[in-house]
Amino acid sequence: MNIPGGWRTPVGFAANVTAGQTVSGTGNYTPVFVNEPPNAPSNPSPANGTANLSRVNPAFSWTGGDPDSPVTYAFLLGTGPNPDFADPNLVHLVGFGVLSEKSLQLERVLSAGTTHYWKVKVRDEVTGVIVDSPVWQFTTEYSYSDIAAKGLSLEGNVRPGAQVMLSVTATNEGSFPLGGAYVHFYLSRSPGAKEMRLTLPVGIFIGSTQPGGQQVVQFQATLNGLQAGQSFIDAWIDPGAYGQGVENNFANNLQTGASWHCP
Ligand SMILES: [Ca+2]
Ligand SMILES: [Ca+2]
Repeated sequence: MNIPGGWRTPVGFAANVTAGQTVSGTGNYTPVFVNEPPNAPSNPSPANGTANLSRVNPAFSWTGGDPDSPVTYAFLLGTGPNPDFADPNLVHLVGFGVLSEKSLQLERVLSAGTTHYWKVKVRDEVTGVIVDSPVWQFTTEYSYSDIAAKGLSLEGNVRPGAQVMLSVTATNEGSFPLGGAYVHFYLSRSPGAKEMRLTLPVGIFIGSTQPGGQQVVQFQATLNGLQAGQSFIDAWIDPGAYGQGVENNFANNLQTGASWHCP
């Protein structure tokens, strides 16, 4: 028998009562502290169903807590509808024991145009009782960078051993910043063949390019080892690791210039 107010009957105390009788008994009644479970996390931000959430460094918050105990939270974000510790679709996981704030700022870029599901678990650090939030969802903005090679030009005479000045403009025609890229120039016997790389070994690094931004890249090349007929110039902008999940149109990263006479 439990008595409201936090009082609990002594162990082993029992009385058999028949109708019409009155029984009295005594026992040592002691106040028993009953630890309440945590509050289920609620009031998510971003609100459930948010669309076009920025891909960059999303911030999350919620309410929760516990009436009588310290708590920590686990944070689970994924692309599957039931984020949990063993979910293979998890994108970001914070386990119990480190997060006692009711907010979390991620420092990462989420996939574009993707529905994400997230939940928070709260753990009573006294009793170990865990309470889950509902699963909430949001969709990220459909936003990519699109670096394009334009304005390819060459100054000088294309012949073995000559020095020529190459130039190309890298323009971000997309809606998302590109953190960096490498520009390569080639001479080839057919347009776009990328046969003889002039920018060895790693290319010309360009830094971050904002949407609408452009950078002119110039490179003085010495045409050692030039083969007869290698008279087409190619410029290729390779985002490399910077482009993963960020650049999604590579067709315009290559520009092929007109043929230069090569004796
Ligand atoms: Ca508690
Ligand atoms: Ca592109």
